[in-house]
Amino acid sequence: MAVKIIHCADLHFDSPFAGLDSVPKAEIRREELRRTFGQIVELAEKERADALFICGDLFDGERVSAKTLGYMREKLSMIPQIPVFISAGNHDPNIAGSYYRILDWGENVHIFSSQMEKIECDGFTVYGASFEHFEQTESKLSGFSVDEPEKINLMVMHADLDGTYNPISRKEIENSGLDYLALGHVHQYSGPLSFGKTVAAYPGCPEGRGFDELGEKGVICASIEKGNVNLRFMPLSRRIYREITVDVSDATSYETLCGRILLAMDGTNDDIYKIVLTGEAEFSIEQAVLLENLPCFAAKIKDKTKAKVDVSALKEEYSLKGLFVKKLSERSDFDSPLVRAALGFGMDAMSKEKVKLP
Ligand SMILES: [Mn+2]
Repeated sequence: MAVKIIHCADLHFDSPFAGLDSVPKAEIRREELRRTFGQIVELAEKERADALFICGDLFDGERVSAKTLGYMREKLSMIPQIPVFISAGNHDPNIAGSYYRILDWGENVHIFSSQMEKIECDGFTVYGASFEHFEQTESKLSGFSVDEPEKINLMVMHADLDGTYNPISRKEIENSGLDYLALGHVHQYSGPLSFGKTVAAYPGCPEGRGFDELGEKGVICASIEKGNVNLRFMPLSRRIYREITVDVSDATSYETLCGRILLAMDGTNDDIYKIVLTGEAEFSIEQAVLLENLPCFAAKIKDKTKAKVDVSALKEEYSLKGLFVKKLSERSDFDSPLVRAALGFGMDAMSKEKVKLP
């Protein structure tokens, strides 16, 4: 009989979502994150999971709203038959005064202490240990190996493979004798990582929170037998952060530019976009015009364009720009990167009234 686990990590309740363009939208995202947690609990029930693993950074920081805590506890109480194992991470260490210590989490929830613990369940064993500091520079897996290798042995942990926060090593995983090591910390789904007979995985965060967390997000549904671990990635995120690049060169109107942006938008109306503008701009682009009425939840523009410089036409022009270009073009080092950069900055200053230094 395979053991079935729903494995999530890095919820980061109540993240500020500061990158969004309005305060109400940030609160919408915080509510969506709560609902996604609700969905994870419902998934555990629907899949008839043997346990739900939450591998750290459940909280983003020391302040979490009462509505989030209340919602979370209410949801967890709806699955009294499913044991829930929580291992605290570097954002939410299990320290005096933390929510892990002051809340009543219910009968079915076990929060690991900083020392390695072993819990016997029906047909499998769960090990785990929590962060007890915001920094954890020694590996909690150091010297660890399971007591009963013939059993199905699982572990719940927030850890940084070859990294700095609870820096576990490949060798330690290989020597652990674990069948499945459920990890948290990396915000991108890792796929199954094999180390000897042990399979480890990071599910990533179930909701993106910024443009450093692009793409589809979700949780892992793991099915574990002795010698056979099968992972299914279950997408759950309500919105996807996307980044697109749009070349503005030769576009002489906002209509053309908006058309190019619409064409590049490859997601749904629910998504959140970063639009990177590149190329040579024919005119000074006001971002608000491009952002107006875009079919998405939120968007922001990163303008990496340069003002277009038509040297041969400009140096004949009787204007400040013309004089500037003429003067520069008379230099023997006109084609050097330095003078070309000066030309770009000068043109930006005169046409876009602002200069972006690289
Ligand atoms: Mn995290």
